[in-house]
Amino acid sequence: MKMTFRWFGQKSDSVSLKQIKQIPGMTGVMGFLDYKAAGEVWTEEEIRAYIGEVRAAGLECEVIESVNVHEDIKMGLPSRDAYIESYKATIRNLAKYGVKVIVYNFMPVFDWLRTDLARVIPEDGSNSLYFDEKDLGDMGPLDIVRRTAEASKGFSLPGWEPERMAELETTLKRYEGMTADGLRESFKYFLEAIMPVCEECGVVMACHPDDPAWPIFGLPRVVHSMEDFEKLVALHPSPNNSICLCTGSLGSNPENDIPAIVRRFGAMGRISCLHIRNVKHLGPRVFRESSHLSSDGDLDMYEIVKAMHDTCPGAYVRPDHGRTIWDEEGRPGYGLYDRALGAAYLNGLWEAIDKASK
Ligand code: DNO
Repeated sequence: MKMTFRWFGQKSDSVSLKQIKQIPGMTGVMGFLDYKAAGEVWTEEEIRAYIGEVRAAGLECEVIESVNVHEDIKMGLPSRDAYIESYKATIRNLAKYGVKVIVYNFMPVFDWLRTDLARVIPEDGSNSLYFDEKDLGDMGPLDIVRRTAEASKGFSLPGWEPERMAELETTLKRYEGMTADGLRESFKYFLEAIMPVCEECGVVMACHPDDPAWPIFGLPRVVHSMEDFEKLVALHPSPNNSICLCTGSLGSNPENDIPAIVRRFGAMGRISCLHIRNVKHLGPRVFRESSHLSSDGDLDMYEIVKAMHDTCPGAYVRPDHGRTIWDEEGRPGYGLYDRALGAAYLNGLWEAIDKASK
């Protein structure tokens, strides 16, 4: 297990590299250039500057997140080829600076989605990200974008880049009639185009699951269950076509058996990284994010880490979203304190599981 931490860059993160470095067991960051619009090439200069800073702090940057796929690629439009060429250029540029894994997703229009970014947890006064499907019905896509932007405390949120959201209405219209199979066809086309480049430069693509784990606003989604992952790995046989196993995204649907999913795709060599966090279900399609501890939520962290230890022990891990605790001022889900607690807890589980296995 290589323990890492998401870092948004000096200008956009409330957490410093020094703080990250001081978390026990931290080997590096999962990096992100939060100002890049989908379809833009990540230039060598930008990558060099970001990774240089990370390395100067004594941390590695072998994983990059959210190299977003342009909507035209997902929609399968003729203009996709130019965007795919840009994507290939970004892969090559990242590889030159030692990046080994790229996390991306194939969700139409929206990345992760919540209906409240700071729902107070009555038991202890902390707050966390929250989702209630019925609020979505009342709000509609444009309202949710406005509300999310307003609640983001001035931080840009990954997947909610303003340029993407600006054209929302038009984009939603263009998706009309798109089916899950159609989306999968576009996905296959994309993978077939980029896999040779990934193989040539030693970069593994890690697809992040849909969050929440079901279609929203009538848009198809194709990465949120065991069956979906079976289809995803079958889209391209290369081991460079892998999964970023996000326990909280998959775990939003209580029917997903996360340890079983880790075992299945870990054993196939198709899990290159994991985002680990816990969720608490409060009703059908209503959940909030809890602390990482198993007993605080509905996921069994011990079984998840054990499955990882048994099948994909070399994967990169990061504690995923945390609650906002101790009056921290930070990006929703991405403060320092609760994620650092999460990392310490995961390291503890790992040590116990590892020693018991010997
Ligand atoms: C949410 C994150 C996602 C993830 C992207 C990858 O907080 O886990 O934004 O990084 O889906 O493309």
